[in-house]
Amino acid sequence: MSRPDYADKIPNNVALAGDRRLQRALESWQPDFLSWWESMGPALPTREVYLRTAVNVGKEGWAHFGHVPMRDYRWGIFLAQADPDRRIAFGAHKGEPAWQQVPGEYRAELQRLIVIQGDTEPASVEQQRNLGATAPSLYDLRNLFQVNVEEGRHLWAMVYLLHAHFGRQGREEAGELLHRNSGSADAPRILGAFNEETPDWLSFFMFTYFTDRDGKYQLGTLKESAFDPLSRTCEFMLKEEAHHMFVGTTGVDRVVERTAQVMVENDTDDVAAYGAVPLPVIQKYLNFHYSVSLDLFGGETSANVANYYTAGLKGRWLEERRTDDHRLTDDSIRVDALVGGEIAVTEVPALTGLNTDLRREYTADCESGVKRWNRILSGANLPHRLALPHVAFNRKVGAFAGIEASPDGEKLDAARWQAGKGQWLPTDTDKTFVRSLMQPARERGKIAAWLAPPRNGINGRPFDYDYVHLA
Ligand code: BYC
Ligand code: FE
Ligand code: FE
Repeated sequence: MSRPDYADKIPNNVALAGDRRLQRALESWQPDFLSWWESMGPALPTREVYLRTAVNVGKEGWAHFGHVPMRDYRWGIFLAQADPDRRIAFGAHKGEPAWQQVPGEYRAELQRLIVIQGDTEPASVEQQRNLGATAPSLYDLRNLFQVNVEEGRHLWAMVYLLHAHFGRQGREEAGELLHRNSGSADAPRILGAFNEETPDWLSFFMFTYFTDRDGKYQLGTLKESAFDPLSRTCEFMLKEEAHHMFVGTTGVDRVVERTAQVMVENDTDDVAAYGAVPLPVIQKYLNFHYSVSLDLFGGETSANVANYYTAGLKGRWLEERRTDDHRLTDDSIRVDALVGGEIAVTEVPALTGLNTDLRREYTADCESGVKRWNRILSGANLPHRLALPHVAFNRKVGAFAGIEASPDGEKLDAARWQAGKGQWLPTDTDKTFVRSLMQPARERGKIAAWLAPPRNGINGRPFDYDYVHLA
């Protein structure tokens, strides 16, 4: 493996300087990326932000922290360390050496997976573009920008693969990744959740908890890929993703903590008057972000995913820890389904049910968040509890796209759905109220009233550190 090259315009550990054609191609994409960042990236003007920059992939420290102007952020290309003996862990090619080049017969499918992955990264930056103006503290503002620059780097990661391995088509797709935009009427982002708004910080915390977590699970399956450059890219992206999870988990923690505190202090459930977010509103935001994130896993059954797995393109979560034959041709799985029009489960071939397998791993992980938020409530001696809604609730993709269901999983006719919807999903009134709480706090150590401060700062710095120098 080559050393990271920082003399390069594009920091990398892929020996870019040794491939002039590729280097020139990426250097010509770079100005387009920067102008996209200027026009679609963080809108709040800043001078410097205390950011983590990926500089290497080794165990002895892979990141550097320091104050940098965001537009000078060193977006680089980093693949996790290669294992020269790596073998394919699943599917029809199980046991064969991992691929260093794209096999012709899987070119289209691999390109499609990489494009879908790549599309989500800049989409999230676009969705979060205006949040800086209402940041609840400089600490939170810094975390937002950290997530944004790293999603920018994840875009670079996919663009590298497209340029290096998919020829002219790959270069065209890399261009398109900057031309589609979140919420655009003519050229929207590919997946549903990435065209939704992230208009306030409660949404941001829910997004980083639930939607970035889909990213974690999808990257986990692509890390298993037989296509080794994709596998190594995703392995390294997962390292950065941990911080995005942290922002979501602790963000929701702090909202719940503040709400619980105000409830106890004032002996009321109606905390709106005290400038905190009422628990029912938190639950509605949770319902929304969880259900749109479930859609990101595709259909409960899917021929696409069966093909991806058999071909070795996309594995399961922690594939190598599974104790079956890693081919699954004779296995079955019970999946959520509509049976005779009712919400039920049905048995299907394991391969076609792989989206469900992954979605269940994801749901189990989401349950751990809900548990921790409920611990905050029980710790405050409150009887209230948060919960994940049923898998059939508010689904637009998959088995339940054609029906409506309550958060408890009761199938509803149109009239009952219309009548109940406002209790389960954020209404315009809820959204306006949440937005009204979003008063920015821009002085060191200050924090907005609707949120508890974090336990610790970043990289050993205190909460009141000067994380962001505003313009
Ligand atoms: N919206 O066969 P099916 C992240 C389409 S997030 C719109 O069940 P499949 C991040 C589907 O394309 C991780 N369309 O789907 C997070 C298919 O179209 P065709 C992103 C959808 O292929 C936060 C048709 O419906 N990475 O990194 O089994 C911040 C039938 O569907 C949707 C990936 O997703 C949808 N939600 O599964 C920043 C990994 N769902 O074939 C970043 C790559 C499905 O009929 N993608 N469709 O034209 C994949 O692995 C799969 O394509 C999917 C879909 C899991 C997305
Ligand atoms: Fe990402
Ligand atoms: Fe992320």
